[in-house]
Amino acid sequence: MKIYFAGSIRGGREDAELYYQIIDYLKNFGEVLTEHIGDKTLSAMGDDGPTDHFIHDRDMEWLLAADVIVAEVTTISMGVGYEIGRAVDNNKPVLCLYRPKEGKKLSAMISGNKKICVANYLAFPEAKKILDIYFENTDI
Ligand code: 6K6
Repeated sequence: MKIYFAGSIRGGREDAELYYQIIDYLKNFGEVLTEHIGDKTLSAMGDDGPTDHFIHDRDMEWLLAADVIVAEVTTISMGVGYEIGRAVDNNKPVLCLYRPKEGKKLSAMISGNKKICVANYLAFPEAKKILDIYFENTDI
C-alpha cells in the first residue's frame, strides 16, 4: 500500500518531530511516499531545494499514485489543505489526525467534509492506536 503523509512545511515546523514518529509508524502499513516531511533539518522557508513548480508537480504525482492520504492537520498549512482537497476530488481516502487546542478549532472545510475521516488525539501513543484501528478496519 502506498501512503501519502501530509504535514506542514511552510506553515511551520513545530510538529516536525511528531511527523517523523508518525511516518516511522506508518511504515508498518505500507510504503510512505513523503518521508521528507519528517526531516527535522527541513526549515519552514524551503528555499534551499528544488523549485516550487517541481515540488508541486512531483507531490501531485505522488498523491495521485497513493492509496491513502494521512494528514497531521494541527499546524495550519495551506499546502496540506490543498493536498486534502485534491485527494478528496480524486476519491482517495483521507485520514486527518488533529490535536485539539484551547481557543482553536479545525477548519470547517476539513471537519465538515463527510468524505474526510478526522480523528482527535493528544499525543503520539494515541495516534498509533488510531492508525492501528484505521488500517485494520478501512477497506483500502
Ligand atoms: C525544502 C525545505 C523545506 O521545504 C522544502 C521543499 N518543499 C517541499 N518539499 C516537499 N513537499 C512540500 C514542500 N512544500 C510543500 N510540500 C507539500 O505541501 C508537502 O507534501 C506537505 O504535506 C505540504 C506542506 O505545505 P506548506 O504550505 O505547509 O508548505
